[in-house]
Amino acid sequence: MADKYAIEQPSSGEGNDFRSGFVCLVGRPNAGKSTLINSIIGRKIAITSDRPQTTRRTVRGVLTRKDGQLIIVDTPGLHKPKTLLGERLNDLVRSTWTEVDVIGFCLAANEQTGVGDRRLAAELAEIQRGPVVCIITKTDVATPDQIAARLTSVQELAEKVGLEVSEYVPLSAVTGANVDVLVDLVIAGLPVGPQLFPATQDTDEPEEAMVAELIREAALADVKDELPHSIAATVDEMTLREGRPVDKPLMDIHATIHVERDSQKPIIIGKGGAHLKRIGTAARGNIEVLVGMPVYLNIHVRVAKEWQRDPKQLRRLGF
Ligand SMILES: Nc1nc2c(ncn2[C@@H]2O[C@H](COP(=O)(O)OP(=O)(O)OP(=O)(O)O)[C@@H](O)[C@H]2O)c(=O)[nH]1
Ligand SMILES: [Mg+2]
Repeated sequence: MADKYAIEQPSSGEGNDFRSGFVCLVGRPNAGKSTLINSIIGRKIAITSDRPQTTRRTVRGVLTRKDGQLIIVDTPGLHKPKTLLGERLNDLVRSTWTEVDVIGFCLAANEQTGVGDRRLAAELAEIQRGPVVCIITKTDVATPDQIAARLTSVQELAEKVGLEVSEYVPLSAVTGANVDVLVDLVIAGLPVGPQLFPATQDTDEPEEAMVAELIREAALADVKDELPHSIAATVDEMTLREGRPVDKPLMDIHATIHVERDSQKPIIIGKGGAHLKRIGTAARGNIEVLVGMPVYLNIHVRVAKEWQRDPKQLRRLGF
C-alpha cells in the first residue's frame, strides 16, 4: 500500500527528506484534544463538548504538506474507569500510544497540575520510546502567569517521573495561536518515510461513523449531569433519496440514540418530542456540512439496558 501511494509523493527537490508518521494526542478528559485535532485538520472530524469523556473512539486526521505527512490520532481522555466502557476506552488509549512515533501530552493551561496528570505522566515515562511533546492547551482562557505556572509545574512533574519531554508548546486550538508551531515541530520529529494516505484524504473515519458522532455531540450539548455518559448513537441507514433531480440530491438518514434506562428516554425526547427535535436540528446542520447536501434525519430513541456495563451491548455498539 505504501508503494502505491509513494508514487503520489510530492517531490521535495532533494528527494529523500519527506517525513511521515503518527502522533497521538493523549491527556485527561476535557484537555482539548479533539478541538486541537479539528484545528490542525481544518474541519470538524472529531466531536467535542464541555463534558469530560466525550471521545470514545480513536479518530485519525491526515495532514499532508510538501515536507511531510502527519497522521494525528485523537484518543479518549484517560480517567479512572467506573464502567466496562471506561476500562475499554483506557485500554484503547494505551494500545494506541504504543503504535505512534510521537506522543502529544495535552494539559489545559487553566488547570492546576494534579494527581491525574501525575499518574498519566508517570505512565508515559514508563512506556516512552519516542519523543513526547507537552502541549499546554487553552492559552486563550489563561493569564500569562497561569500559563507560566502550569509550564513550570509540568516541567517539574516530568523531571520527577523521568519523562523526557522534547518540547513544550503552549497553544490555543480556539484562536489557532501557536498551532502551526506544534505542527512544524512534530513533522520535523517524524522519521523519513513515504506518504501513507492520498493527499486529498484528511481522515479515514467512515462517513457513517462521523454522522453517528455528530448526533451524539448534539445530544451531549444540552443534557445535564450523568446523562452524557449514558448516550450512544448509531446510524441504521444512510441512503440517497431516489427520484430526486441530479442537482437537488437529498440524503435520508435513520439513526438511533441509545440510553441506559427507561427513565432516560423521556429526558432525551422531551415534552411533545421538543428536545429530540432540537437535537435533530443541531445535528442536521453539521451533518449537511459533512455530506455536502440537504439531509432528512430521523432519530429513534431506544433503551439498551446498562449498556456501559454489559459486554454484549458494548459489542453491539462497537466497543
Ligand atoms: N477556550 C478554549 N476552549 C477550548 C480549547 N480547546 C478546547 N476547548 C474547550 O474545552 C472543552 C473540551 O474540549 P474537547 O476538545 O472536547 O476535549 P477532549 O480532551 O477531547 O475531551 P475528551 O474527549 O473528553 O477526552 C470544550 O468545551 C472545548 O470547546 C481552547 O483552545 N480554548
Ligand atoms: Mg475528545
